[in-house]
Amino acid sequence: MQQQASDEPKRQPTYTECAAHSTNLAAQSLFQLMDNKKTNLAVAADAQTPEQLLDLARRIGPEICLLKTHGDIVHQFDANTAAELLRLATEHQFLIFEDRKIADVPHIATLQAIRGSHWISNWAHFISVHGIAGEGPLKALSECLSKECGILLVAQMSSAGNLITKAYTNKVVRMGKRYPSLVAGFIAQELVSNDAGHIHMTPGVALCRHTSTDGQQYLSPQQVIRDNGSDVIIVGRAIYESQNQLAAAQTFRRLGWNAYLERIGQANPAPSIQFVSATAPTNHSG
Ligand code: 5BU
Repeated sequence: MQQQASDEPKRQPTYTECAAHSTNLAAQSLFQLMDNKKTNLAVAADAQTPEQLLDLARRIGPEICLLKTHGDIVHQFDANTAAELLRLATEHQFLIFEDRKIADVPHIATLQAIRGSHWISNWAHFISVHGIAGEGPLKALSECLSKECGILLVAQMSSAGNLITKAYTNKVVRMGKRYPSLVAGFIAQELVSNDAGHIHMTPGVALCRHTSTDGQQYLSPQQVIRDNGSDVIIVGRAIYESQNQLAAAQTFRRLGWNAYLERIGQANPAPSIQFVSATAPTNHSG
C-alpha cells in the first residue's frame, strides 16, 4: 500500500497547476473549483432519506468542494432529489460524487452508471469504479459517459483487513492511465499516481488517527493532505453526526486547507515569527 510514500518525493503543485495537467474534464473543474473556493473538503453525505440528504447539502454546501453520495442507501432517492442536489451544487459551487463502486461486467457496469433506478450519470460529476473486473468496464464507460463525467478508481481502501495489495493498487493505477479522458483519479489513502492531473481523494478522515470499532481506519486531515499527498479529504460521520454540522464542516475545511497550504509551502508563518521578523514598532516610546 505504501507504494510512493517513501521512495518518491511528494507532489508539490497547486490545485490550479494540477488542473492544467488534467485530461479528464471533471478533474479539471474540481481542481480549479478547490483553488477558487479554497476548500478541499468533501462530505460523505450518508443520509438515509432525501430530506436528510438535502438538509445536509444545504447546510454544509458553502464549505465543500464535493458532496459524496450513496444514492442506494437513500430511501426513495428519485429524480426530484437528484434535481435539487444539482440545484444546490450550482448555488453553492460544489460537484457531486456518487460512490457507487461499480464492480461488475461491462454490460452491467454501463447500466448501473447510466440507467437503473438512479440514472447516476445524469446528475453525478464523478462515479467510483472498482478495478477488480479488469479493464472492460472502463472501456464500456468511456463509450457511453459524457466527457464532463469522471471515473474515480478505487486503488486503496480504508477498512481494516481489506484485501487490496500494493501490486493490485499498481495495476489499478496503470489501468487508469490507459483511459486519460475518462479517469479523473483515484480513491486512495495516499498519492498513488505520479500524473499531476489525477485527483486523489481519501475517505476515512477524522480529527485524529484511530480505528473505529467497526474497522474504519481514520487518518487526520494533516496526514492525508500534507503527509500522504492526497488532494481531497472525505469526511462522513465526523461531520453529519455532529451536533453542529456546519461548525464541524468549517473545522475540517480549515484543517484540510491549512494542510494543503503547508504542502505547497504557502502556509502563513506563525504569529510569533511575524513579530520577530517585523521592523521595530515605533508607537512605543519606552
Ligand atoms: P465515515 O463516516 O467518514 O467513516 O464515512 C466514510 C465514507 O467513505 C463512506 O461513505 C464510505 O462508503 C466511503 N469509503 C470509505 O469509508 N472507505 C473506502 O475505502 C472507500 C469509501 Br473506497
